[in-house]
This record gives sequence, structure tokens and C-alpha cells, in this order.
Amino acid sequence: LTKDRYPHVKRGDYATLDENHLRFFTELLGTNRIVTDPSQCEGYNVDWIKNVRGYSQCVLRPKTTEEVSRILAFCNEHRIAVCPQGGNTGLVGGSVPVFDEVVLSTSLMNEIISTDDTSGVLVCQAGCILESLDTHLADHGLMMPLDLGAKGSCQIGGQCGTVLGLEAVKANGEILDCLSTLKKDNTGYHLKHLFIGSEGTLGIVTKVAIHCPPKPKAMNLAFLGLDSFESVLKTLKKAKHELGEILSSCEFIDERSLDLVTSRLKLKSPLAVHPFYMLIETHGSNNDHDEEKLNTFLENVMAEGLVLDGTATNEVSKMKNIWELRERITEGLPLEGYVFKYDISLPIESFYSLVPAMKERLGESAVRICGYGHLGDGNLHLNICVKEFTQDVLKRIEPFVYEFTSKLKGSISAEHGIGFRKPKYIHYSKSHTSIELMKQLKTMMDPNGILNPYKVLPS
Ligand code: 2HG
Ligand code: ZN
Repeated sequence: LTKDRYPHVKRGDYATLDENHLRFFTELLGTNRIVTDPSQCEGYNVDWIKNVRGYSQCVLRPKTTEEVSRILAFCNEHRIAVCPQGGNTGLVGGSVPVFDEVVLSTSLMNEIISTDDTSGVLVCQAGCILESLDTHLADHGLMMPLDLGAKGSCQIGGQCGTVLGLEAVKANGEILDCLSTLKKDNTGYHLKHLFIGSEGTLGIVTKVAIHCPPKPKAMNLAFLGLDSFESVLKTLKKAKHELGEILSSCEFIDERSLDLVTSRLKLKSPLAVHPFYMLIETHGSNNDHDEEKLNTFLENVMAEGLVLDGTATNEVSKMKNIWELRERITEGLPLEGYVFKYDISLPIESFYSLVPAMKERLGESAVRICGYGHLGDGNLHLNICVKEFTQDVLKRIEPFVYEFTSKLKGSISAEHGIGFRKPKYIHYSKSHTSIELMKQLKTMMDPNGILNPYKVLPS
């Protein structure tokens, strides 16, 4: 653990934690909710893919908005840098300290405040875990409007893209209440949006209100094998037309990605090997109707030769096994060595084009180049595994990957954010004017720059 791991980043002019600071935190939270033991701080200092590491010596675990407010007011006054952290499941190093920032963990802020069965509105604290919320909602006949592989540990405060409203604490400790639970509320600027994509650099989200759909009575999942990306696109289009309102997800896996989970994680695929695979899930209110629709769709795509092989099920355990083939790819990748990760949005017809382009560029120097992701959203996860990190491979990948994406008017971060790893590439997706406005907002809302420094915006 060396203090100059990141030669291109200099520690900001922040205070170094001293006895007086610790005394304040201890009086506020009690000894049980401050972590200063270096071995206990370790987990908060490293991201889970072990890509980014800081050396914070203090983790604060508030339970209420008022405590967060008092912590930030104090840190702002004393120029103490703060790194907010939820479930620490991020993939761009946004949730771990870079130097010795105090970590403000939202893990104990996990109270569900209200659940309205009629409007479907859930209000909860930011530290609630996605899967726990989904389990809670099931008793009310509702479900969370989002799902992802990290559901068992990611916290809702880090997933603000889907919220109706939120409460946040500003750098100076002021509490901003945008926790509206109304579906329509067009009264002035929609300030909640400032916090979406801000990754804790403009304020700390303490509560969220979420609009949750009813839990579907019927769920069906199809897993398909295809031999060309052209067939994948045609199948997607047909799924949209033929499944209509019951189509709830459409995910994509290429051969190298599936091979990773079958060979490295020993998962079993129900299909023979194919160049491409799709997962298509339907949610509806009448199983006979949904099953009939899905079966007709499958018959059609197979008759047309678009899909070569397929299986469909509504058995919970079989559906879970199929989803694991998709959701556990991320976990398998580090077993190959060092992983270069890219989370790209591309126009749908070019969705896969980056993968063969990269294969051609890198040839044998990569042990695995694979593409998978959220086809329905046009969001590709390109992952490149090498035995060991080298500058040479990095130079062959970047900036090519960003230039390629930018030329196609895609996004260099579809859902993972910018974090610590990508600020210097943000200009491939955002104009100079947008970046300047972001910087002005940052200066206005956090004049001392104490909130999640070194992240999101380029210096
Ligand atoms: C997923 O969709 C996650 O599985 C992680 O966003 C993607 O590891 C990745 O690149
Ligand atoms: Zn994803």
C-alpha cells in the first residue's frame, strides 16, 4: 500500500484527521459507529474488483439524515474530505477513497419508511439493500423497478436513476428535501436530477422515493442460441412486436462470455455452444396468455431460422439457473487475470461492433475478449482479460475504445458512472459546455470540494 499509487493525482489541500476531529465524531456517533482499526477499515478502502485502493483511517456509520448533516457541516468547516460509500459494488472506483478521505458509509441507514400498496410508492433510507427491498415489496404485491447481479449487496442510494424523489444533504450540512412522492410535480427546476449521476460529488443522498410496479403474476424466461448478430437484432425486433407489453428484459451474451461461466464457474448451460445467446423475460398478469405469446414467438423465430436452439421455462429454479449464466459473468472475469472493463452505450445496429474491432486490434495479447449486456437498452459490457496489466496493452485499447464509441455517438459509461477511473474520458461523451456547467455546479454546491474528491469531473 503506497501513498503514490496514482502519480497523476495529487492529494487535495484537505485537513489531516486529528484527535479533535475524532472526538467530534465519537461524541456524535458513539464508539460503535466509528471504525478506526486499520484491518477493519481495509474493506472500505478497496473496491470489490480490487482495482482502486485508498488509505482512509476512519469510517463513519451514521443512522439518520441529521447525523449526516452534522458530519458534513463539520467536515466542510474543517476542510475534511469525505468519500460516501454504499454497498461498494461499483466498477469505476467511485465509492472508495483515493487518499485518506473519511468514509461515510450508509450501511446503517437501512430503514424502510413507508410502502403504499395503491400508488406503489416506497420511501426508504439510502442504505437499504436492493434485494431486501424487493423481498419486502413482495408482501405488498409489488417489486423493485430495477434488478442487477449485485442486488444482494448494492444499496439503493447508489441507484438513483429510477427514483421519484430523494432527500440529500449538501456539503455544508443543509438538508434538501426533494422527497416528493407525486407522480407529477412540475414546480420549478427538478433538483433531484442534480444528484442522479453525481456519484456523491454534489451531496449525499439519504432517502429515496421509488415508484414500484405490481409484482407480475406470471413470469417466463426464454434462453436462445443464435449464429449471427444480425439474427440477434432481428429477434429483438420481433420480440418487441410479438411480445409487446409483456416483454420485460432482453439480455445478450456472446460465446466467450458464456464459456467463461461454464468453464471457470462450472455453471451448466441448457444449450449447445452458439456464437450468441439471448435471454428474453416476460412479465404479465395471465400465465396462459403469456405462455402462448412466448411460444408463438419462439416458433416463429425458429421457423425463420433466426434462432437455432432455445428453451423456455417458468419454473423458478430453472429461471434462476439461466439468469446466473448472465449475472455471474462479472464474477468470473477476474479469474482470468487483469480485466479492462468498458460499459458502453451504442446505437443498436452497432451494439456488437466494438467486440470484433477489439479482437482484431489485440489479437493474441488478450486471453479473453467478451461482450455481453443489456441489449434492450443498447448497453454493451465489453471486457478484456489479459494475464497481467501492461501499459502496452492499455495503449492499444485506450483511447481507441472511447474514440470508437464517440464516433458512433455512443456513451463511454452507460450505467456504471465515471468514478475515479474515467473523469479524463468524460469529454468523449459530454460537450465542453456541459462539462463547464457541471464544474460550475460543483463549485457552487461544494465550494470547498470536500465531497468525493478526484471523482467524476476532470481536474
Ligand atoms: C452487469 O450487467 C453489470 O452484469 C456488470 O453491469 C458488467 O462487469 C461488467 O462489465
Ligand atoms: Zn450491466
